[in-house]
Amino acid sequence: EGVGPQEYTGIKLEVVAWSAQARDTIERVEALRGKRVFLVAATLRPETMYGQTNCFVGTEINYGLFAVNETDVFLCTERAARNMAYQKLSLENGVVTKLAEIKGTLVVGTKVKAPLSKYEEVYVLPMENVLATKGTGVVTSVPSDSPDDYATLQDLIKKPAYYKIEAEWASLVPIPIINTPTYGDLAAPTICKLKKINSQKDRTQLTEAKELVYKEGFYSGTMIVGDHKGLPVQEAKPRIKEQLLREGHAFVYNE
Ligand code: A2H
Repeated sequence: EGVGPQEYTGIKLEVVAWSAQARDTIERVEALRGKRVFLVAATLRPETMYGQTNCFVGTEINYGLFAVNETDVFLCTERAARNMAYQKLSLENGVVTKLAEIKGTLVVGTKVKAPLSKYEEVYVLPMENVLATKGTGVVTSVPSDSPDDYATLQDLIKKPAYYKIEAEWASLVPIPIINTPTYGDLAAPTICKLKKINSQKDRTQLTEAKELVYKEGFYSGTMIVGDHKGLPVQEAKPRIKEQLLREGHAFVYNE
């Protein structure tokens, strides 16, 4: 991290229904009529997409809606859109055309499709530690295998009013997708319990937990769902990534 390029998988989560607050902003923009809009999440763990329960944005981040081609639009930070155009990976003509801007708070409550997940449609929720300077500024949430995602959801479940969400949006339970010898089938909830992590604000313990679970999952994990059930994570990972790329649900994104 910080040295050399990082290769992410950009996951495309198509908007099914905008939140009430986003609808006003979006419907006013002529250029968005009839377009498909995708929130683009950057992940290092494409093999965990089976376990998506929601998607996170930063409430204070300003997102752009960028034209990809005639029919499709990506929602991400402008910084990411510029990188994508430069890489000519996704913004096809290599040009950044911003059709609209929207603040993270307004996107919360939007319903999106999560590729490969057992939950076909999931909600966009707020996360405090989303960095505008990393990835796309959108994080897809896999509480079974990401301690950050699990801890953030615990906050939202405890205090929905404070976070200005409806309790139902955070009610999808973690899905067991990978078995690990040390932490069982739900590595993130298990390690959060062991380390007494109760909130996304427990940064120091979360950094440790994230490191441990990431290593354990990658080197010792076995898939327990999907087409590659029974395969070690190390072998399943590139195959699941290829499948997502092939089916048009993802693209490679470097930064
Ligand atoms: B990972 P690295 Cl299951 N701000 O995806 C904060 N976090 C961000 C981000 C941003 N702007 N963009 C991406 N991320 C998250 C899955 C996952 C991830 C699992 C387990 C661990 C994990 C599901 N969330 O990451 O700093 C994304 O979450 C732990 C490292 O570039 C992305 O992968 O190393 C990861 O952080 C990228 O972090």
